[in-house]
Amino acid sequence: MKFLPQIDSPADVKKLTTDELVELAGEIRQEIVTVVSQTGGHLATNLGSVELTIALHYVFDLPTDKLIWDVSNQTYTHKMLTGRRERMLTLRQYNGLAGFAKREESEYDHFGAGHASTSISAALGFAAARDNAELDYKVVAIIGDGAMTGGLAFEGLDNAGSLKKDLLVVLNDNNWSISKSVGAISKYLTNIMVDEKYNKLRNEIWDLTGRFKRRDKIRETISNIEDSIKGLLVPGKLFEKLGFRYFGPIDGHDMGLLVKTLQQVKNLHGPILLHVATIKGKGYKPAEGNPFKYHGVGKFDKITGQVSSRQSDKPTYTKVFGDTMVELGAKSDRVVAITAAMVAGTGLVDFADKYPNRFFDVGIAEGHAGTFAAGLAAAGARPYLAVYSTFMQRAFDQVVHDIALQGLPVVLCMDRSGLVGDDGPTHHGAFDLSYLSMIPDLTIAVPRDGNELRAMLHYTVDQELPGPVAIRYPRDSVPTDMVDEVQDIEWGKWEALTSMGEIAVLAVGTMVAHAQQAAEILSDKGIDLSIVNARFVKPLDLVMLSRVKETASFILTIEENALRGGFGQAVADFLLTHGYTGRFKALGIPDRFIMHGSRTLLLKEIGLDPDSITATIEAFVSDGAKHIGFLHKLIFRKNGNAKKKVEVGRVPQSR
Ligand SMILES: Cc1ncc(C[n+]2csc(CCOP(=O)(O)OP(=O)(O)O)c2C)c(N)n1
Repeated sequence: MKFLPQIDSPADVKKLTTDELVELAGEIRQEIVTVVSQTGGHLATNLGSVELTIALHYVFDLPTDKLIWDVSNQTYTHKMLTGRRERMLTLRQYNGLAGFAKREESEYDHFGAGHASTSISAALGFAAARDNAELDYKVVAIIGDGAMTGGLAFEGLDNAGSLKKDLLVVLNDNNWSISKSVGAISKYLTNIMVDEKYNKLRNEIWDLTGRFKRRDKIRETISNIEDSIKGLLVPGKLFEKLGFRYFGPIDGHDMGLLVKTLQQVKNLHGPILLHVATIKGKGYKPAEGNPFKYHGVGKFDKITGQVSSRQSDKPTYTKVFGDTMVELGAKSDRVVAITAAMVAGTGLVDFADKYPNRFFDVGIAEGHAGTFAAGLAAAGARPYLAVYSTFMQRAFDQVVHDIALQGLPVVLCMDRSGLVGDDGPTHHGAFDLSYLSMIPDLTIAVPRDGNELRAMLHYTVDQELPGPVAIRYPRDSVPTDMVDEVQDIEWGKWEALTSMGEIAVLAVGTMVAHAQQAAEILSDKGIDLSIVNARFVKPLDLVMLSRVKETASFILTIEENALRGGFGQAVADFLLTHGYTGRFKALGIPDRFIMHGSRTLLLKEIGLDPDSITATIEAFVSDGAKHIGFLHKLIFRKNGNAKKKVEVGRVPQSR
């Protein structure tokens, strides 16, 4: 490597000639492949935006000027050019660099993101604040064609077009979202590219007709045809109508052209849109050939492109969901599935293949997806809205106003609930139990394994539903083997996994298996846990909860959700208002954002791994029992007697 090791800040980029910038791009590409092959991450989008990022750092004055990245998973080059090169191998690792732009990480990261379509609105905010403060700097939003399909992006464009602030939007168009971009906007952008080719062809025809005798007549006819279809052919007309000056499309891998064009548009006034055509995965054959597979990828062999295989022999929840959706599709014609640009991520590829007329990928448009599902349900369909927990946040109002308020039987299938791991806080599904719990007439179901997920899904097609149902499941493998038969499930009822005793653990979803592991360890220490699979978070199973309240002196709830507004608080509320005088503790995600790292490490950090749960329960019970004095011996079986079951008597309620 010749140039990359010398780059400690964008000032160093500015010292290079255009030819050297081209060489730098080659070195950065190599480095991206090397790093991501070891850390996993967003490969293809980063490979496609190397020249664009270098050119932006070359032309603009950072950090005075502001670059606002949409989604911001394409910022690896930006990180390397802004003093983070040596930490790249810590990317997405616990305590390492984030996989996205992050304000705390660097003075060059002016705005963080992870969710799509935010950049134009945020950049406009910067531009408005700059003008009010009478400052003088440039603001650039960099947004992909996928993110450009999001409604929020258009709200931003609309507002920017009318405010007329100086603002540059760079549209990085590679024709791919995670899968191929979908929708009319995407077609429109593709047409612009085709027009570009058409323009070249037209010039060639013009030159050619010059050689004919009757050239004037021929040219007049061509012009007439052209005029009649001109409205269709003016590139970027949509953006022009929204108040932007449109430039492009230009080749996003031609460094000289990029630098020259950015220099030209940099000092123009008002909202400018520069359309840049790039190739997703550029320069690394496996990724260029299959940008979908290498959009977000685990560790891989950089010579062959072979991606490391998963560790578990059990399927993921996503796979179980996808397989079950195919079963549901066969069971009933009214089953339809909707996804917002996440067909593979949500496991719906097979359903989409089998039932193309009953499958809808609406693009990055979760809000629309919610209301669209409501419309489908109102018209008699049974929609399954498969959206990651974190992205369902975008559709909150639609769930409240369009779905729940009208009692519509939409099934919200929320993958990636709980901590997702290396994508970090923008992607953790930490809040869904809280933000859904407060919505009336909505059922929240949380399976403890794949069989239960399948059973719940079958129930929702077999039965008339009085209103919406949300089913949340994690980014993980299922903990138990799948069985052939669809299990029966008593809808709305919790499942007691042991007999009832002094210490009751009400566990939700992933935490059931962790509670069971804790119970095994504690049993060896002479402490018996009663475990309840609290598989319906709303409504609570009040019959079972009342039984627990009557039997247990220690009640713990465990959930992989924010403690605030979560399952534990709902249980605590019931216990308090119904005169429970025993001890209560809620375990869950604390009231702070959890950073990135492996799911295992993060669960440990917040005390939700089996060992930490064991220690917490032991301390909680021990502390409680000490306070209660004589109870101690009732709750702890004698040493050496650990394996023997001991009946623990009812604990007096007075403390
Ligand atoms: C609100 C929201 N929905 C879904 C996603 C998942 N997602 C991440 S990147 C991406 C595709 C973005 O495509 P594009 O903007 O064209 O950028 P590219 O990766 O092609 O460079 C999607 C759908 C997201 N980040 N945010």
